[in-house]
Order: sequence, then structure tokens, then C-alpha cells
Amino acid sequence: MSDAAGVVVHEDDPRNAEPAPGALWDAGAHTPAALFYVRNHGPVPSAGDEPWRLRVDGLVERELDLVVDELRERFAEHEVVATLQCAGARRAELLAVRDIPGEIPWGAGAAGTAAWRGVRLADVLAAAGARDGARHVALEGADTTPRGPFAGSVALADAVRPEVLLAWAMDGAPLEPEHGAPLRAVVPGQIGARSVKWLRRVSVRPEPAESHFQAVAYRLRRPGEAAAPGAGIALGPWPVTCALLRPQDGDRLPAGPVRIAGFALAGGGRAIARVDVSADGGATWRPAELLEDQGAWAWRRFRAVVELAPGPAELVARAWDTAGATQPEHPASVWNPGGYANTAVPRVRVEAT
Ligand SMILES: Nc1nc2c(c(=O)[nH]1)N[C@H]1C(S)=C(S)[C@@H](COP(=O)(O)O)O[C@H]1N2
Ligand SMILES: [Mo]
Repeated sequence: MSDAAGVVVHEDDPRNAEPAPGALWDAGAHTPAALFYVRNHGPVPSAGDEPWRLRVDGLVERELDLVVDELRERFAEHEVVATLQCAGARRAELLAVRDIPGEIPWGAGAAGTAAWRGVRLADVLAAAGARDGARHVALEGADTTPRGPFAGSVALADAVRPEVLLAWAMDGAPLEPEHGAPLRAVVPGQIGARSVKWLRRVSVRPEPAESHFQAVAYRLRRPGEAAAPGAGIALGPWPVTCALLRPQDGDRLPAGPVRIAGFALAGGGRAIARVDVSADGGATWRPAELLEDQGAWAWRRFRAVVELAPGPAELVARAWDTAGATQPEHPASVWNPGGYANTAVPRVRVEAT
């Protein structure tokens, strides 16, 4: 990822960076790899000279040990357009409610969309044959972090869904190293942490992975609840959410008609049914126009034109999914000690002159 204008670098080593909201909007319906947010818990592992191997083990009839070329030869290729969004996206708004020490203050840019190409995890698991008692699939990366190897798990029932891929390409190009080359999991509709990069091992288990990143992190705890293994609710499928990308917070704009733009994400395979926007802090609303429909696993971009009188204005957006669910009103209602899953309606303050 080049440090082009419009990229916010939170950490250099390991790299953690996201596009500025406006740059993410300008990039369009798919996010170029160079702009796509990067969330690394440790250094990018080097592939070395040996071909990359994936091991499939645990509660299986047959353990598998495959190089990426064998995956491509043995299983049918599929492509899925999916949005990845970090569970920490828009944590900055939670931090404004109360401090969350040691966590990255991600903005709305910690999300991106691409067409991922690979093989179905379901096909690989079918070749291995899940045994009785199999309930979860642990996905482990080759990177080492201060908390051990990065790993997460997905319920077996979700792991065998057709949209879940072991992917090697992103929008027609081989994965970049920082996005998981040569092989990553892509678990559409779920928090980004389940889309394990540099995938080395798939283990079928009776219980979720014991990794820090499954048992302790990425869980919704009550305010004051300690980060003990198993405490809180394990995050997986996204609840409905949306983000405002243009204008950006603090922008000064000419009064008159102003274009508001962003994206909504339904999560869990549901679709976005409706997005409304407000230019007066939520007192009055109008419908936003939904842009291209890229299927159930991708964001739905939206835009609307509102009339701004001179002075300060608070722009708000709110999405509904096909289950009729909508978003919480305030970040304070969803504040949690890890600063995860801020799905509160986004609010952007601008000044019209
Ligand atoms: N091996 C490994 N996989 C990983 C991570 C990681 O640090 N190591 N980060 C996860 C998190 S928290 C997110 S949000 C996504 C980010 O994917 P990206 O960097 O390609 O955008 O990768 C996930 N997969
Ligand atoms: Mo993440």
C-alpha cells in the first residue's frame, strides 16, 4: 500500500492504515488494493522459497496438506464480491464517548469491497470429511503476534456456506502481501477478523478456536467487564450499519445543495432495504438513492442531495435491512470496552458558508 494522499496511517509496523472517508467514496464501488484498509496484528510473514502449504486437520476423516496450486487444480474456482469491514471501524466515535486504551482509533475507512477469487471452504472441508462432533472451523494465519499466531473461528454451519472462500486474488490481481498473499480466508458478512490472512491451517473442532483473537478479543463486553477468555459475546456476522463518507467531519462547504454519500452494509447475507439521511441532526429525514446492487455480501453505496443554510449542520444517515432492523441512535448506546462494532447512526458536522 503506497502512502498516497488520502491514506491515514495509524501504525507503520505492523502496518495499520485506512483511506480517508472521502477517498474511499471517490474510489468507487470496488476499493483498489492500494487504498484498501490494512489491519495487521503482526509483521507480514514471508512466504520464503518453499511453496505455501495449507493444512486441514482436526475432526476430519482425512487430513489434507495442499499447496495453493493443488487447491486450484482440485476444486472449482468461484468469485464473490464482498465487503470486509474491521470490527474496530468507527471506533473513533466510541473513543469520543469514553477512552478505550490501546486500541486503534479507526474511522469509517476500515472497510473495502472487492471481487475475491478462490475455492470454497465447503469443498475443501468436504474433501477432508468432517467427523461427528465437528461444530467450528478454526482458521490460522502464519503471522506471529504478541498474542500468538493470528487465528479465528467460524461456526461449521457458516463455514460451509457457498460465499466463504479460500482466496488468492482480489479484483483480478493476485493478493498483495499485506492483504494475505498467497492465500486468505474471506468470510463475507462477518467482521474482518474472521477473514484470516496468510492462511496456513484449517482445523475442524468441537469448540471455537482458543486463540486470543477468538476467545478474548473481538468480543462485546459490558462496560467494566474484564477481558477474560470467553467473556462477552463473540462477534461474527455484522449487524446492519452504515457510514457517511462525504462530506467529512469538519468540512466547510458552500451553502446550498450539498451531496451526501456513504455506504450501508447489511451483514449476514441480508440486503439493505432503505437508507434515509438528515441534514438537521435527525429532526427530519429524506430517502437516499441506493446505488449499484452487488449482491448480498457487498456494501450498498448511497447518496442524497440536501439543502444547507449558512451555519453549522449535523448530517446523519440511517440504514434498514430486509429484516427491518435499523441502527442504534448514539455511540454511547453501543460503547463497549474493546470498542467494537460501532453500528450507531453516523453523524458528520459541517459548516456551510
Ligand atoms: N493472519 C492474519 N489475518 C488477519 C489479520 C491479522 O492480523 N493476521 N487481521 C484481521 C482483521 S482484524 C481484519 S479487519 C482483516 C483485514 O484485512 P485487510 O488487511 O486485507 O483489509 O484481516 C483479518 N485477518
Ligand atoms: Mo479487524
